[in-house]
Amino acid sequence: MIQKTRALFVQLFKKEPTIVLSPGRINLIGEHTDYNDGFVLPAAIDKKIVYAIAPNHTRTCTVHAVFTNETQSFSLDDVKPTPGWINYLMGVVYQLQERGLNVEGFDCVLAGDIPVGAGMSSSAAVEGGLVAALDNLFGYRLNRMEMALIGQKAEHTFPGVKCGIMDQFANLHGKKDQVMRLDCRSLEFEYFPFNFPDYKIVLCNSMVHHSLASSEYNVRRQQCEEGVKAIQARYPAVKSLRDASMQMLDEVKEQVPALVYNRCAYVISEIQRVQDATDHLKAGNLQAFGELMYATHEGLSKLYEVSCPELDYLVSLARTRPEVAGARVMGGGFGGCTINLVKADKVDEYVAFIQDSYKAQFGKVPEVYVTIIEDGVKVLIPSIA
Ligand code: GAF
Repeated sequence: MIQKTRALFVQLFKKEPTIVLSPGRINLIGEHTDYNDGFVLPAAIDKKIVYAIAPNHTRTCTVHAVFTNETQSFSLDDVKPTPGWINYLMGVVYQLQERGLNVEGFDCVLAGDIPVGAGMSSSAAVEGGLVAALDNLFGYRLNRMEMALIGQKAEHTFPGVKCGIMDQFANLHGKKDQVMRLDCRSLEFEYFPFNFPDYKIVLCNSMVHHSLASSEYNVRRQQCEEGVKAIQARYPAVKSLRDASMQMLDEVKEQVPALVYNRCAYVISEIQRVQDATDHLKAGNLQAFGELMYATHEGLSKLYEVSCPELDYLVSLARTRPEVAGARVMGGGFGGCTINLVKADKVDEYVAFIQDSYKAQFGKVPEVYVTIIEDGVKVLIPSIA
């Protein structure tokens, strides 16, 4: 894929590009906790966006997207939200300009193999890859956390999804074979090995992509904020759900709509689950970890209501299989993938079972990806690309 992207760039733009590899992410546990100042446990994976990019010494940016086989251009003097995939790139350029950084014109080819809408965060990969690419081309010397925050702001202001920091963070900080535990309040993080050679991380794509995903995501965020406000009236020190307990929430139960109560109850328990899950992982107890994944799914489905019948079905199938330590919907939800921890020597059998059962139920075959944990964004200078 790298060589193909490079070759296409050379053919289109007649010069040698810098190559940037920008991975998607998984999240082992800690869903919808990032924008509540909680903890997450993500890792970068072997599915990625590939940029071939070079400056063009003009005020125009020209991007050829391999997925749609089309070329689009925009002027650096007129960067504003624009429908379609170019919006993600323009959001990044806008945010760099907002910080007074000098963005010059560039040509690029955008390729990759992260399935869109599958919950592996192709959008953060597009954003993080471009920030790192432009940093390299134009010498900003941003650190990785600054890059992640720029990607997040781009997502807030252009596509308009008020996401947390997890996806951009994982994309830029990933390390081969390591998961990261990020404190989304302090932005402190630690790496630790995901060392279970007998297990594979298997993603099962429901092939459902609800258009609700971005609008409902923002609604969830507002509902969490509404819960915090009610708790704050009694406990002014509570700044986010990270600071709240179930007891505090129960005290305001009558003052908030039932939906708000449910959303907050899920988040408060999920933040605690990430802490417990980290301990289980470090202790090598994958079975106990897996049970928490199932508990997360239950909360995401019943209380947070970001699942769908297809995802619930995939998790219910996983539940029946002894080779699966745990499974749940991954990412924002409303479609996309489940993440499953599956005994390595049973993966083929499991995949066949999932695909047959799902096809019988919903008439379509779910794509399945056996992923490995990889490094975060990498910039390859032309000579080694
Ligand atoms: C999406 C968001 F982009 C993340 O910030 C996170 O909130 C996730 O949904 C849910 O955990 O991927």
